[in-house]
Order: sequence, then structure tokens, then C-alpha cells
Amino acid sequence: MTRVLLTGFEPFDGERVNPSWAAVREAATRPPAGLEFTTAELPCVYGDASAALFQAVRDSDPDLVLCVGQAGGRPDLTVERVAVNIDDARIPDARGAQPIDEPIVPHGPAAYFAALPVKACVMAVRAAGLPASVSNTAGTFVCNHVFYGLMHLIATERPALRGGFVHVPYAPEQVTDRSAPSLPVSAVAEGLRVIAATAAITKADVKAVGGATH
Ligand code: PCA
Repeated sequence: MTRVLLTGFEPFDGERVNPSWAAVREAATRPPAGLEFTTAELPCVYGDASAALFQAVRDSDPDLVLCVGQAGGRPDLTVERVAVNIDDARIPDARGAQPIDEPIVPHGPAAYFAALPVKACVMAVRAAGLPASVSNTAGTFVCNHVFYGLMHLIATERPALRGGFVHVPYAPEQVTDRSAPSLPVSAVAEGLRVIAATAAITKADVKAVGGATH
């Protein structure tokens, strides 16, 4: 059995739902064969979010961690390639903090790559009939903060752990009155299952086109 920790976020920025947590919860009701899922909901708060993640890692001692967050405006599941060592908030977090240009880990590496076969994960989601792509920025808000915290934990304390970050589109109910892309939560949940199953069995990433010109 591969133990997988899936995390999602609480709603933020005035939204009533966060599709990341809704999809994680739904995915966990039907884990793929050979995988055992545990879940945690993270607060949208700098510092507290990674503390909650680290506690969940201690509690469930996973082999693989997939952190998931909402990326409103993106049309597809995006598997993040890189976490950067910077907090630069465009909006305040759920506790009102708005750090500007502060390192997440003082003197830590500028960036970490995901410990995930990102291209293989993207290809597998597409093969399952769902839209996905590689993303080269997880932003500089709480999602990137948690992603960098996870990668720093792997680099400094848990070298056997694999993990990374997936951003997901709005749920349809969030965009009924605006023209923004969305994906049903059940489709996102299926994509997360596929990513977890692919990451669990893929040791070396595939060489496939997935780069960006900008
Ligand atoms: N998305 C935000 C934080 C929480 C979430 O779901 C982000 O992309 O940073």
C-alpha cells in the first residue's frame, strides 16, 4: 500500500467553497487500488497552513503528499513544477497578514522542484480525458508557501517522501455570474486520483513536451 496524504484549502477571498478541499474529500472516498488516502484541510494563513501540513505528515507518515489549491482563472488541473522561496501577497490571508517579499525559509534555497513526475502526471490526466498542464509558477501566496514548505521538509527531514502541488480551477458554482473557466469537482477529484496513482508508480518522469514560451 502506498500511503498518500491529500490536502486542500479552506475557502478564501470571499468564496464560499474551495474546490481543492471539495475535490480532495471526494477523491478520498474512492482511492485507486493500492493507495491509501488520508486528507487534511489547511487554513489559508501563512505559517499556520504549513504547520497544519507538517502535523498531518507526522500523523499519517505518508509515502506521497499531494497538496491541492484553487487557482481561479486557470482552465485545467495544473501540476506545479517549482516552488519559490518568497511570500508576496496580493491580498491578505485569512488572518489579515500580507507579507511582501519575505523569504519563507531565511537563507533557504531560492527554489525547489516538485518531487513528482510532473509530465507523466499531466499525460495521465489527459489520457483519462481531463484537461491538465504543467505550471511553472504556483504564485507567491499561501499555496506556494505550503508547496515550498513541503519541499523544504522533504529536502531537510524526509528524503524518502515524494510530493508536490496541484492547482485546480474554480467549481462551476463559483462562476455562475462571471465568465471564468471551471471544472466540476468530480472531474477534479478523478484527476487527483489519476495523479496520485501515477506518482505512486512512476519513478522517472517521461520526456514529453510540456514547456511554456511565457
Ligand atoms: N489557493 C491559494 C491559497 C489557497 C488556495 O486554495 C493560492 O493559490 O495561493
